[in-house]
Amino acid sequence: MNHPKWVNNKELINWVEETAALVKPDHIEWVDGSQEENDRLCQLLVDSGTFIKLNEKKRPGSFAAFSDPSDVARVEDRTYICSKRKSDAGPTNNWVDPNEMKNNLKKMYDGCMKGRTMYVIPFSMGPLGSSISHIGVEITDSAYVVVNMRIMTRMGKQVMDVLGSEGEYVKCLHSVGAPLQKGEKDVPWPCNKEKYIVHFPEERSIMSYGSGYGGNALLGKKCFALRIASTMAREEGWLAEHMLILGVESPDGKKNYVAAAFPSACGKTNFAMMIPPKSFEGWKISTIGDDIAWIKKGKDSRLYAINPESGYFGVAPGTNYKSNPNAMATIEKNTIFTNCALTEDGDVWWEGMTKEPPANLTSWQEEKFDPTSGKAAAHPNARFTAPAAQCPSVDPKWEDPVGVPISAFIFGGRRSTAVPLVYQSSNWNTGIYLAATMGSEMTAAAAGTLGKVRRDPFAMLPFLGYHMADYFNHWLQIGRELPDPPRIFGVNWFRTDENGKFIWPGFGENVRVLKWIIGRVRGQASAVESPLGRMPRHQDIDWTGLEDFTEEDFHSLMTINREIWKDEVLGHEELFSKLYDRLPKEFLFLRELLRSRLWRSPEHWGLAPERF
Ligand code: SAT
Ligand code: MN
Repeated sequence: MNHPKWVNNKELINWVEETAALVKPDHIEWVDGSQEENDRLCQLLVDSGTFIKLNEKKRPGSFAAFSDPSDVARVEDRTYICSKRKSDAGPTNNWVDPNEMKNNLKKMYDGCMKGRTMYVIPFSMGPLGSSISHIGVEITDSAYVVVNMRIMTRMGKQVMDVLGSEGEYVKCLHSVGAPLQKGEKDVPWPCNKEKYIVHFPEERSIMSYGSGYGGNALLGKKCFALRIASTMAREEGWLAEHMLILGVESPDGKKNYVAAAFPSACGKTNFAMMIPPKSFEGWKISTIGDDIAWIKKGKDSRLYAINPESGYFGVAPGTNYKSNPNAMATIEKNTIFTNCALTEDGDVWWEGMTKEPPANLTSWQEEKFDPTSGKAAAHPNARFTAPAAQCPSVDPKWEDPVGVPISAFIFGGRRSTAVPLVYQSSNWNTGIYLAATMGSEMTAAAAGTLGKVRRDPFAMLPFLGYHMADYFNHWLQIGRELPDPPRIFGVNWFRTDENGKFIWPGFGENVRVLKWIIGRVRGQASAVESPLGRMPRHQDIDWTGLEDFTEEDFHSLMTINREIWKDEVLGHEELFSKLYDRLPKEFLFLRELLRSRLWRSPEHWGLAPERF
């Protein structure tokens, strides 16, 4: 079999040959990452009906795709961690014996690329050559995946130059699972009803079958950079996290970097690209990443983070020039839009982009859109794939191979009551407890789940490649090895009043919270003790320019209600009993400490009584 001259890794060539013998493609293409190749594949996707070229004047270099209605999001119940021992996957992951899974998958992969081209994509997660980066190779039968991977990762020939003849890489095998018979016409979005997203942590490999969408198919993202990387990180003493990374620069030119974890669809991209309000002149927020952070200890014993990705796969609905102007600027060109609505002049639209939908939209299901139908024009999980380099707020160090030093970790979920706007953990261990017990109220309209709190430790529940309790221990261990660990904070942008309305304006106003956080890190901002840790008083936060937000509003965001927290602690217990066999025993004591602090009388804490 032919491979290009720039490929000289024997082990890789063998793997590609073996795979080809199994999946039986019509053609094999090694992806070099060049512009010509990308142009050719985009044209191919247009010709096959997967891509619609958008108006070159309105969205230069951009395309829209509509997925099959059955293939619109990650499929958590079809996602498996196939470690050798079930106990290593832990109770929060689906598990099947790896040999059994492989035998089953082999049958499905047999001939699954018939009539298609098999693309081989060498890619790097992280800047090429950085000691924090790692290489993967994805084999896929989807040209849509290739052109998305070109935005989301560094890919092509340049990666093979780094890998060399002996280098190691993560094997990522992907098929849409839709072979074509001779003469059979392809559909715009091939996929299979049956889906498997499978990880083999001991061999550091991934097999994905049946879906062409997002994290199911762009295997560098959740599958490699989180599930497989988290197991690598545990073995090697680093962290692979579901975190954005941003820089905060104060008017005196001093800069700190923070990493923040929020569950999917809690506004991570908005937070990472936030623009402070006018009254915060001189404060600058810059973006390193919006979804994933790889964090390693530097020579100076500080933690350094890189963004392993090179693009954003962001949620489109709700994004507009007010909520996130930087994202809107990022996606002005060279962007792939999946499941957005189309305007009659060849542009895209989604709910929340403008107040009123433009006339004559085509919905993501390719129907003429009827605004009175009550249906959405764009799918709620519609996405844009856009190059990070196009983001106006991208940090000058976003590709620095050394990474950026992290001063603080922030953890937040979607909580309508229990959790205050912001608080600081008293120390590393209580911070790990905070992150481990974080939860989020479910927004999905899945029957019976709306509003229920789902415990989502570190926002990693669907993304951890091993036992959740081992992960808690890993974080505790990291802290033991740091002389001056980053400070840890909890935040909640989503508290609501008795009418269910959000109390906190959020978006750019979140910089007020960030300023307090950075002030704490720098030893400049005051705080008082509370049952949850340290909290700002009203006077500790800079309110300049936010006139219609009263001290009372602030208190209603900061209240720690003892009755609600009794239930909250029971929720922690529920999680702990699930993980009990490997749970750090510190947690039981920390829980009791929290409980006893909640029972002390409010006057004790130096806070206004209405906050309890
Ligand atoms: O589809 S992705 O997994 O990349 C995005 C998400 O669901 O968080
Ligand atoms: Mn995510």
